[in-house]
Amino acid sequence: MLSKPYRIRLFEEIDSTNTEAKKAAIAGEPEGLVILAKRQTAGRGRYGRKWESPEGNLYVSILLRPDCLLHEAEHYSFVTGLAIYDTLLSILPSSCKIKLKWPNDVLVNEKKISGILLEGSTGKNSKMEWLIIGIGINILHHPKNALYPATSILAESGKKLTAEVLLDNILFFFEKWNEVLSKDGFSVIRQTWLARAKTGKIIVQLPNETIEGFFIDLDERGHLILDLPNGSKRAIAAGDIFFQEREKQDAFGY
Ligand code: BT5
Repeated sequence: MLSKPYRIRLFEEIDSTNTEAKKAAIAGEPEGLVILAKRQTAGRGRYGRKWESPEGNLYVSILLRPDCLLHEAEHYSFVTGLAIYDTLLSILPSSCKIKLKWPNDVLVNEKKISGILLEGSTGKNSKMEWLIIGIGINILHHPKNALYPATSILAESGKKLTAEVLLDNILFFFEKWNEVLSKDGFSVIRQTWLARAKTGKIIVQLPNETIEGFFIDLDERGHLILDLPNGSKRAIAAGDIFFQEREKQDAFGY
C-alpha cells in the first residue's frame, strides 16, 4: 500500500513520462507521484523501442519506492497488467476478449492495446530505491504497422474515453492488486495473471536466439517457463513472444 495518496502532475507534451518520473525519483520525490501527459515526443518501449504517442491515448508513469529487492520489483509488472485488465473489463463490451500477454502487454481481440515499461534503481543490498511503472493505453489511436498487431479502445468499442477517466480506474485497480501482493504475496498475483493470460505454442525472440516451445507457466520471479520440443524446460527472463498459429509472419517480418 502507498503511504501517501497519488499526486497527479499533468503535462500537455513531454518527451517521456518515464523519463520525467525518473528525474523526480532521482531528485528525492516521495512515492505516489503520477506523471500524466497528453502526448509524448520520445515515448519508449523496452529495449529503447519507440512507443507511438499521439494525443488522445493514455501515457502515465507512477513512482513507487517499494521495500523490496530487484527481482521482486518485477512482480509489479504483473500487478499492473491485472489493473489494466480490470480497467478494460469495466469499460469494454463483454464481447471483447481481453488477454494478458507475457511479459508486459494487454491484448484485446488478439491485438495489443497496452504496454507496460518498468524502470528502477537499486541501492545497497539490491534493495529498490525507486521504481517507475510506465503505462501506455491506446484510447483513440493505434499504430498500423507495429511489432505486434495493435488496437485501441475506440477501434474495439466505439467509445471515446478521456485519459483521466481511464487513469482513475487504473489507480483504483492498481491499489487493489498492490494490496493483494502485500498481503498474499506473488503466488496469488501469478495464478490470477496466468488465468487471464494467452498461453500456448509460442516463438520467443531473444537478442541472439529464436526458440519455439509451449508456454506453460510462470515461475516465482515472473519468468516464463517454456516447454521445449525435446522435453526439457527453460525459464525466460525477458524477450518478445509471438503465438505460433497466427503470428509467425509478424515474428520474422519486423
Ligand atoms: C512496451 O514496450 O510495450 C512498453 C510501452 C510503454 C509505454 C509507456 S507510455 C508511458 C510511459 N512513458 C514511456 O516513455 N513509456 C511508457 P515493447 O514491448 O518494447 O513494445 C514496443 C513495440 O510496440 C514497438 O516496437 C512497436 O512495434 C509497438 N508499438 C509502438 N507504439 C505502440 C502503440 N501505441 N500501441 C501498440 N503497439 C505499439
